[in-house]
Amino acid sequence: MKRSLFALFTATALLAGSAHGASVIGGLRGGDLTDPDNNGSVDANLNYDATFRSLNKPYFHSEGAFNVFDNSVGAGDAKWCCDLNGWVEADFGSKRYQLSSFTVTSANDVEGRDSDVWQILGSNDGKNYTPIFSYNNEGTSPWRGARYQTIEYSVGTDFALPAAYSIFRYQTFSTVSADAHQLGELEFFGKEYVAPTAVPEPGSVALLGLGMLAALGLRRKRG
Ligand SMILES: [Ca+2]
Ligand SMILES: [Ca+2]
Ligand SMILES: [Ca+2]
Ligand SMILES: [Ca+2]
Repeated sequence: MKRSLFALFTATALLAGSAHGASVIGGLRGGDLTDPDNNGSVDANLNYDATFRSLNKPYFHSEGAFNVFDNSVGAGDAKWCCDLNGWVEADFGSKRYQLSSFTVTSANDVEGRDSDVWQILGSNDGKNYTPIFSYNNEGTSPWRGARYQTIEYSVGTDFALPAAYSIFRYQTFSTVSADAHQLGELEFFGKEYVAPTAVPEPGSVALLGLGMLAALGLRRKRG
């Protein structure tokens, strides 16, 4: 009796933790890299810190792809729907970031419209893309039946520390069952990558010193 109860608890714990270590959080984190001050317009491309692109429907209203960046969760103007497959990306221009975490939030319709095969990719030229995180679970979305649910994936737990990229793309390859794909929101978090500045080598510092002494000597001679 006790043993079967223990087995039940173990099975429940395994089921609860089966989302690849990803964490269900209470809602959008907000202040992500695309809009650190959270003042982006919900229905227009205004006050965002990135350039957005998508395969189709490049706008912030009418189920357009950019609705995944509009800081709002809901139906219609707050979600991206209903391309079959596609991608949407944020381009930070000259700034590069090392992704530390990202969130994905389900939309309003049935789970059949959620993606069950998708990736987060990074790029520095808009041509070559490297997968940072891959979700591949045919027939099951990350949220299962839960609507308007935010799941966070973190570096070290869900994906390895990636290189620094200026472009981050979400790409979907398959839906759970419907011939239309939906996604509510997407948030990217990370640290800006600053290339290490060149420190002069001891040898060149000594040379610089000699050069300054020589210049001083020259000035004295002239004076
Ligand atoms: Ca919108
Ligand atoms: Ca802003
Ligand atoms: Ca946001
Ligand atoms: Ca949204």
